[in-house]
Amino acid sequence: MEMLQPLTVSLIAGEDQQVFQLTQELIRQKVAAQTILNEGLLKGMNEVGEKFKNHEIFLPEVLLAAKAMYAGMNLLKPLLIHQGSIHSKGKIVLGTIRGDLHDIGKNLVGIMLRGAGFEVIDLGNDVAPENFVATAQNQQATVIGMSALLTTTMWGMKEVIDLLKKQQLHPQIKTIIGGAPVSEDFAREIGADAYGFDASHSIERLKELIKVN
Ligand code: B1M
Repeated sequence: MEMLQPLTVSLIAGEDQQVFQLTQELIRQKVAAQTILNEGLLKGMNEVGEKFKNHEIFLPEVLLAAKAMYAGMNLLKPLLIHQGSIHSKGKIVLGTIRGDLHDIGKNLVGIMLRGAGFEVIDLGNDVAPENFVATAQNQQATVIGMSALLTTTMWGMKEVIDLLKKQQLHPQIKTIIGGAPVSEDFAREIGADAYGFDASHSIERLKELIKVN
């Protein structure tokens, strides 16, 4: 959509105030929040990733782009969370795995899960395996959701799954994983119960996993 191009360009340039204003304007023009997110903000973030990989930009620019991403995302958040049913569909403990500071995707998944009626306990980023497991047990959560963006941290997810099994908390507490380097095959390899490709897909997988509509 052509009208979203300036938003994408501003995100890539890391202009948070511009992103804030453009997002606000698009909302005012009644462009759907999901469209602004996917075709404006996420499109820009993907391009930032490509540029970073090709050494066309460096870490400080990526940081600015992330800040700009949040400027837009925070405005969209209330629109993405429509309070559906009063009863929680299930409780999920969410976080990025130990050593991983990439939390944009995890936060998006959290927003969409809340919007779909799940109760989310967000542990933030760089979460130790013991913290995931203890919180899920203490809070009587049914699922642990883990996000990893680095090939060096993704194996930390297996530690959580192994710990759950060691403490005989699996399969009462199930696991769903996601993040750019993660795949269905990887999920199977480490014994995760489900893999979410993106936020919407994760909701479907989660509903199947804990058998709710
Ligand atoms: Co970094 N980074 N980064 N980074 N960063 C990547 C991941 C990288 C692919 C860039 C590249 O080289 N092209 C690369 C990893 C390479 C690899 O592992 N093979 C990389 C690197 C190398 C690094 C550092 C090591 C750089 C350095 O220091 N030299 C460093 C590591 C820091 C650390 O974590 N310890 C680092 C730092 C950073 C910033 C802090 C600057 C910043 C993060 C800011 C923040 O998150 N608050 C950053 C960013 C922004 C990126 C890129 C550009 C964008 C990530 C992002 O937010 N995407 C990224 C490039 C890329 O991914 N293309 C890159 C948008 C987000 C919505 O997508 O997170 O994939 P994503 O989430 C999706 C799905 O994956 C899925 O749903 C989401 C919504 O659709 N999903 C789940 C995610 N989690 C899920 C969980 C689920 C289900 C689905 O269930 C629970």
